Amino acid sequence: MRIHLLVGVPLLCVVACSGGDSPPDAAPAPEPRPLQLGDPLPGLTAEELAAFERGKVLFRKRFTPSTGLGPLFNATSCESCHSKPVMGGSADLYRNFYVAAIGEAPFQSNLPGLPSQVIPAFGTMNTPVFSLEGERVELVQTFAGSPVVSAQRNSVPLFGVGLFEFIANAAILANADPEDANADGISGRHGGDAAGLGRFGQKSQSNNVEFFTRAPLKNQMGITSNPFRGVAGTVSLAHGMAPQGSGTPNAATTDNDGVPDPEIAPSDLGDLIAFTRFLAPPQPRALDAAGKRGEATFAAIGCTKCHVPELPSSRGPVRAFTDLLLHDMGPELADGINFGIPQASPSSPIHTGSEFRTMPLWGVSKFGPYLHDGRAATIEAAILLHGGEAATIRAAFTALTGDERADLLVFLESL
Ligand code: HEC
Ligand code: HEC
Ligand SMILES: [Ca+2]
Ligand SMILES: [Ca+2]
Ligand SMILES: [Ca+2]
Repeated sequence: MRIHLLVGVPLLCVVACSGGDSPPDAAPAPEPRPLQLGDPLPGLTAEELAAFERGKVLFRKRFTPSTGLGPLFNATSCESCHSKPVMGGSADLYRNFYVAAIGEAPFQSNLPGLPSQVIPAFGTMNTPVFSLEGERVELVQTFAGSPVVSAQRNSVPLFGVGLFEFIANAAILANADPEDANADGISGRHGGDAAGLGRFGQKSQSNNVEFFTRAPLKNQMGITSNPFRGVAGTVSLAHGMAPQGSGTPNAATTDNDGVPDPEIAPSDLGDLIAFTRFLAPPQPRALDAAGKRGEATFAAIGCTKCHVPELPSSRGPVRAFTDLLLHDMGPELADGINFGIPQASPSSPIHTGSEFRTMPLWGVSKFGPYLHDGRAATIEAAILLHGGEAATIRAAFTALTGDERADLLVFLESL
């Protein structure tokens, strides 16, 4: 059964009905309510808005074993890990999960019995590489003489990320400098999968929202799906693409839990995709004098070399403060896990073991803890942990006066 929420309709009427046919002495139309976290993008068609509202219901749907949950899983709903401060957001450390692989990047393989590097913490299965201790997975350190490399992931917010699909490849590539041709110490190369140039995931390992819906369905919840093509689709999936953990995009995912596959109806999958795709970005606050000084410092010391303030898109400028590119963040942040297909480059490794996508900074003050595994409790701690290509810029940050640092933080907190 479909539940049609009509939340968006009064808003549409404000936009559509406040136009020119009111008499000149009528009370002015009320100011449109400023966008809140969790709102849909303005300007959606009625069809898109309806899909978004249905998707919102599915995003918080709790799957159970009888509706397909498992056999292995980390959580029972998308909202479990995307709820802070409101649905669609990030999560605290207790929702962290492990990613792991056998061997050193790039010659890594998934742990036997698992569809991807994502390690489900709960379930009903024992394999040679992990055993269920109580309900919690215990990872082994080595497998068949090879090391098992593991790292944690902390959730990321989804507000505005759907806009990344509307940024042209050329706009992303304009900032790439895989061989550091301009010798500023910053490379930047794109990630990707067989469907195309990467935009999503902490290693830019995915090209589109469809994939980053079907993969968590399978890897985090054990929910099987068939590929979705059609309504509101902006990215066509290449034949034979092999998404992390989901077989190929043109193939169904399946499991053996006794619940008929697919465990989510195709129309529901489309609606779930629409929810992520159409979540509006966080809205910045107006800058005061301190914020304006902080903005200037942010550019002057080189933060903008990676946290590029704005990328153009077919839905207007996307002010996410990321280049969507991969950067080597040094040995301390490196996790040794290879995700996706990085841009070929003679001097870079052919894997992403020490690279991460520049984290977007819009709304950053609301989405701690920070960095890929949430190891930084504060924005300032996150900055101080930047290494590798960002080491000289971190040094410039530590050389700032106390006032300059405070201004920079005011700026970041306004985003
Ligand atoms: C167990 C926690 C967990 C669950 C459950 C979960 N996610 Fe996520 N999500 C994450 C983490 C962690 C990341 C970052 C992963 C990465 O970068 O590789 C992420 C990233 C994403 C992204 C990419 C965002 C970006 O900026 O690139 C999307 C889209 C997404 N999730 C959607 C979903 C949907 C839809 C569901 C439900 C089907 C879901 N997630 C369930 C933890 C979770
Ligand atoms: C070489 C590119 C690069 C430069 C320069 C850089 N950053 Fe980053 N930044 C990154 C990457 C990549 C991450 C994600 C690292 C991770 O997840 O482990 C990140 C993460 C962050 C985060 C954490 C965001 C979150 O939600 O977890 C903050 C805050 C941040 N950067 C601020 C800054 C500031 C301020 C500067 C300038 C002093 C700066 N960065 C310079 C690449 C860069
Ligand atoms: Ca299942
Ligand atoms: Ca460069
Ligand atoms: Ca099944």
